[in-house]
Amino acid sequence: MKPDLFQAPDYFQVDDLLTEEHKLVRDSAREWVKKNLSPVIEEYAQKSEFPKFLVKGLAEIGAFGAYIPEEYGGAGMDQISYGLIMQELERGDSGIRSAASVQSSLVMYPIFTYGNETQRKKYLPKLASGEWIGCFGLTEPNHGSNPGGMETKFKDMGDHYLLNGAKMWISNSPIADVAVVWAKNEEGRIHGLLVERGMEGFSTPETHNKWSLRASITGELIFDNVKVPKENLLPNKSGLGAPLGCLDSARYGISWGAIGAAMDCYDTALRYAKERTQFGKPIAQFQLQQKKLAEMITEITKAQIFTWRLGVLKNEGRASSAQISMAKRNNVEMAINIAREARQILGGMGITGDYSIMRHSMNLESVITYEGTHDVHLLITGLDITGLNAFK
Ligand code: TGC
Ligand code: FAD
Repeated sequence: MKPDLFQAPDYFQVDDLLTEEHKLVRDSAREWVKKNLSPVIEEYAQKSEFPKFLVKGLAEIGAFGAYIPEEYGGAGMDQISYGLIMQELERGDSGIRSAASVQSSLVMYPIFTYGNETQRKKYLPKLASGEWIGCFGLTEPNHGSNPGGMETKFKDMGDHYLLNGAKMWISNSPIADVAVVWAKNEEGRIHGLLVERGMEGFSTPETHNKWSLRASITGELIFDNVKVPKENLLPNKSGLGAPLGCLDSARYGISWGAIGAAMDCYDTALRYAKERTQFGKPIAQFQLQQKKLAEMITEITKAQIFTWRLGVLKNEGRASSAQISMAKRNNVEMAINIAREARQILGGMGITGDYSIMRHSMNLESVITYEGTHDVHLLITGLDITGLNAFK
């Protein structure tokens, strides 16, 4: 892969809206990506392997539990800093941002928010330092967009719970030390359970043959009469709203992350267009290429301002689930469109691993599907503005 020459676009001086702390956090994540991730990511994506050796460094830049209080090992940052870290990681690769999103928003967040003090103290410091990896099991073979229909269930056996069922498409599952698993009790109420590697009857087979998110490891969670200690139930929230609350946090991070992928594609295409000559001119001088580049920077700029505002609302506890859905949907679509256009600016070179664009493009096919598909988020906006529910 070519050396990482990334220069972040900031057409509307959005940097002026950030605090010194935001910029410091963002710049240290950006430097970390340039130094540690960019040199190896193409190789790991090509061989379809998660670069596990990066976990310690990710922990050091605050990518695990950025907004979790320091007393539990988190970085105690605000939501904009969290978003900026996700932006920089996804600028490198969506799969690495995914690992950080899952650890922070889908594992540490529910333990912090729905767990008791013993659970917080037991798990959060290990997850923040990267000593332990976590995963989040909501999706099932027969229930993706409608997780409320889940079949995974647990039974109260007096001194423990007996868990049966299966989850699929679970990021990090084959390497996870602990899984936050959503399952129904005998009354059909959804609860979160902490299932640890090594529990009898619990296995995590890897999912192979992905053309997307190849540097992220994905797998299943299989529960065959797993005895889960009663103290592993998350006590402070139940019902579908509990896992969906975690998704709000992860979707928020993705809305920032997608901007990172788009910025990388735009920056790569702009540099290439100025250097590549055809018909005796740099291709950047042709109006058709300028149209593509001008539209890209316009869309990136709109997303930067939109998402910064969402971050302010999130910091104030005023961001609604529907606003987060709109941002996730808009920004991922923006990034996927930019990746496609940027790829064309590079001509044949665009399909090679010498440049990051094709990898971003393939990764974004997962990002537009997971954490709620593009269609699901549109229907969430539709419900919010009309009051009429297309899901029922
Ligand atoms: P519905 O009846 O609307 O709601 C059930 C209960 O949940 C509440 N609720 C929410 N709470 C918090 N945050 C949200 N975003 C919420 N949305 C709804 C709601 O108020 C209600 O509460 P209560 O107290 O009245 O019971 O539920 P529904 O069954 O009609 O489904 C609605 C729908 C389709 C929007 C929802 O199920 C959905 O979002 N589906 C998409 C599924 C999804 O996003 N799965 C993601 C799996 S995890 C993943 O992909 C990780 S990838 C990670 C990575 O690698 O980065
Ligand atoms: P389906 O729900 O079957 O949807 C198929 C199509 O039907 C989609 O286009 C969808 O938009 C459309 N559709 C569905 N319902 C409606 C409707 N009501 N109206 C209109 N159209 C509709 N899940 C986890 O729990 N944890 C993870 O860590 C995780 N990681 C993932 C990693 C990867 C790489 C991928 C690809 C997925 C991951 N997922 C994870 C699962 C992901 O959240 C689901 O794939 C996603 O929610 C969609 O579910 P599905 O694949 O079953 O598609």
